[in-house]
Amino acid sequence: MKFRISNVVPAVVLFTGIASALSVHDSTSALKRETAKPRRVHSLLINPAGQPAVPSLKAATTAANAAGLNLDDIQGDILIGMKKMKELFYFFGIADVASFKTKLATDILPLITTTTQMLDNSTQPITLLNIAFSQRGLDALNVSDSLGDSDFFNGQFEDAQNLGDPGTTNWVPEFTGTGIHGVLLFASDTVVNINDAVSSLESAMGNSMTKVYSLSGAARPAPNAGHEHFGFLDGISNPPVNGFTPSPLAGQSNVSAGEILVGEDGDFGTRPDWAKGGSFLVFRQLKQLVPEVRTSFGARMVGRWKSGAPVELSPLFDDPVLGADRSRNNDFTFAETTDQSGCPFGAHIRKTRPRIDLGTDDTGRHIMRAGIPYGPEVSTDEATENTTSTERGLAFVSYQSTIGNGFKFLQQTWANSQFFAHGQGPDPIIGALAGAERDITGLDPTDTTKTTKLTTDFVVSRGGEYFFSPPLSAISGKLSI
Ligand code: N7H
Repeated sequence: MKFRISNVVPAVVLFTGIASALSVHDSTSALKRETAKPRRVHSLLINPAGQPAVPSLKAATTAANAAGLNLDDIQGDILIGMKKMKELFYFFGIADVASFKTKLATDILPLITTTTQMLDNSTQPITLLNIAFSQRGLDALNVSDSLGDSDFFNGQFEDAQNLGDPGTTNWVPEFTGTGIHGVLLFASDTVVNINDAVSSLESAMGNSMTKVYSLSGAARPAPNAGHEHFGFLDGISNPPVNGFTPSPLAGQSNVSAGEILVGEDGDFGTRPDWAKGGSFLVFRQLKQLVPEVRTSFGARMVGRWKSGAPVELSPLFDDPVLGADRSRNNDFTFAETTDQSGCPFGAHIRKTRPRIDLGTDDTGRHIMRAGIPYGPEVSTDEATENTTSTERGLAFVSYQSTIGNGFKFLQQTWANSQFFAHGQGPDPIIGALAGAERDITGLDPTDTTKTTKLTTDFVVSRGGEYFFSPPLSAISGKLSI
């Protein structure tokens, strides 16, 4: 039977949901603390200049109705992108299957945030909650249907070599086994809100699940909100999606909903009916060696300046006005220059989305990036010594309808190898050759034929897992019965 939330769940209902989770297991004082909280008045999302805004509820609903998308059934993190203020990734194992299934329906489902709820401050919950399962998690739940994605089926640990990781010795130990059955995503504007939601849920779930590992992320403090740890504005060019984004910005065009969402128009995989509206969630903990990057070629490595201004349009200097201008900062194709005097052929944004280099942007290789930075700002000592002493990086999240067409294709086929059209070396940001030196041309604007030898990987994989973020109807149906 298909579960469908008939209407937007108002904040007060969600709030009651959290409170009731608390009231079952917790003291009256905790309940009072919750009831004392005001309803949300500020968005839990950041909205820095330069990043596209989230569409209005009205516009998204109109687009969704026209395309047949059910935004009440699609989990709220998938189409929103890199806009969370604080986020906790809580990786769990299922300890008692029967009890977990029951509580999945009674205690988790009412708190899951839908896409519709995320589109307006007044309907956003105090803390967003989403859930996704690994193949081991589906196995534990006795779900035997194939989701039609072999990478998901095998898990990320099996894929380390294909992704260019130098083995798994740098991996967080918890990612190297098969003990992670799922991940809970908590997002809010304060850590206190997240901690409250975590303890409520932990008490509600009792011994049915165990915490295996967690990673806490946060948008960087002002004036760097929206910028990742190397300093660059991120989340500028997530793809607009048919059925969600009413009017794409200049230089962007809508991708089929089925590039991101399973079972929707443009997804060519074979999926069970209950998976429709879900998406594969790739999680990677990517450590960044920030103090070690002492290069004036940073913008040429990324293909954008720190403000977000594209190097193709402003090759010689940063142009913050262009970077902040949503109507112009994506309006380029790489045909503006034919050599590497504009954007280097191997720059990160050109490798991961070659635009007109392939003759068309309609490659079917788009991903929705929804990660967040983790770890502290660089300390004075680290800056002085040019050495990382406390880990920081990107809690990378991407959503796609097929991992092998999305994240894995971008990492393995485009970022790690020679650029198919030009042979200028791997991606200087994320390209990985199992730890081997990377030779790249185009980084020096005064001599674009010069080869730069990168002997250090400035982004180090600490591993991760492949998950499936199911539609709410599957959480209430297939997965909990
Ligand atoms: Fe990237 N960076 O700060 O250098 N990325 N990325 N990424 N990335 C982008 O356009 C970065 C990673 C893509 O449509 C920007 O939104 C860092 C992985 C794609 O034009 C910046 C890490 C993969 C795009 C960064 C990292 C991708 C993109 C420009 C790891 C996939 C959009 C801002 C620590 C395998 C391209 C923007 C387009 C953009 C950075 C990881 C993919 C600044 C530091 C693993 C598809």
